Amino acid sequence: MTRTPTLPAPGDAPLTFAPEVSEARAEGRPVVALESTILTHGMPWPDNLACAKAVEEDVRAGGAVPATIAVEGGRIRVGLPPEDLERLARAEGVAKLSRADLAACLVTGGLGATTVAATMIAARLAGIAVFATGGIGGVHRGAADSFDISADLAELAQTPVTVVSAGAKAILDLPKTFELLESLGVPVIAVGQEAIPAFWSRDAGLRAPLRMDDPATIAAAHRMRGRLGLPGGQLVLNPLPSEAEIPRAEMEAHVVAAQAAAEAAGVRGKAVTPFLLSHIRAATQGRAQVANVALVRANARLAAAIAAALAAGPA
Ligand code: PSU
Ligand code: MN
Repeated sequence: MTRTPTLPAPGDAPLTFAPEVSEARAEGRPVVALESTILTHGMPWPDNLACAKAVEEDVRAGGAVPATIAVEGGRIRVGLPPEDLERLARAEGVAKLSRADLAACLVTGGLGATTVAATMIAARLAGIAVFATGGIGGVHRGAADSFDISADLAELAQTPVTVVSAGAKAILDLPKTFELLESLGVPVIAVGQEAIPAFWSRDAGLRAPLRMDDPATIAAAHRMRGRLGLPGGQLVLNPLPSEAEIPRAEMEAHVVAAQAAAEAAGVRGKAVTPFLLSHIRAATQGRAQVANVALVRANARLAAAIAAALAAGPA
């Protein structure tokens, strides 16, 4: 009887590792995956490069090796040397890759940035258990009509990577997003507080189903899910630092205005999230951007601590 393979044979996936990432893997040292859509579609040049560099430094300061993921020349790149990171940050018209587009971009040899969903797939293939991002995608406002629900949610339900975020982006319908995560059986874990954070703000007005304040506990829960044979990852919610927070009431007005502008302009599909983020960045005179950088950096530091706890093995 043949079994359908759920994991590709070693060496079969088109992965190209940066030297420092392959060394860390070979020695069992902690590695943190980082996405690239936040660079190409989430922030403007040159803030995007400054953010990417700072985030990589935060991972290193936490004792782990950063592996920024992107697709180029028919390969999934796992770790980008500085010149490649800069080229990606400057590039125009880069494809935004989710689960549906990853294979197509690889076979056509195009340049692609990975979303949360595609980065999770790549991280799993590369043997990287922990991934830091800003905010995940989720259920869009008006989804009852548009059916716009990010593929990030389904990915969390099936790919065993622990994703460190500041919540789902507050442009979304947060109650519906967290309801759907519950239906999908994704552990949603708040760190340091009971409340679910709302990306630019620390409190979405919703209570998190789980709370773990210690990176070692989050690492142990990741390991335990593997022992139980459960597919899917964990979503860690790390509220951004207080000094960078923009109050939820203030952000809500910007989100409503951005949403109306997107509808008036007929924006659809993959373009929705980048449109809303860019509208809000302008409406807040860049304060949303400052908060976005602060939250990704905080997530990188926490992810490094979780990866270090995983690498250290069971207590
Ligand atoms: N976090 C940010 N900015 C971003 C994103 C995350 O701070 O731009 C990206 C991630 O790559 C996420 C994507 O997967 O937005 C969600 O896009 P969509 O809603 O189209 O699935
Ligand atoms: Mn969408």
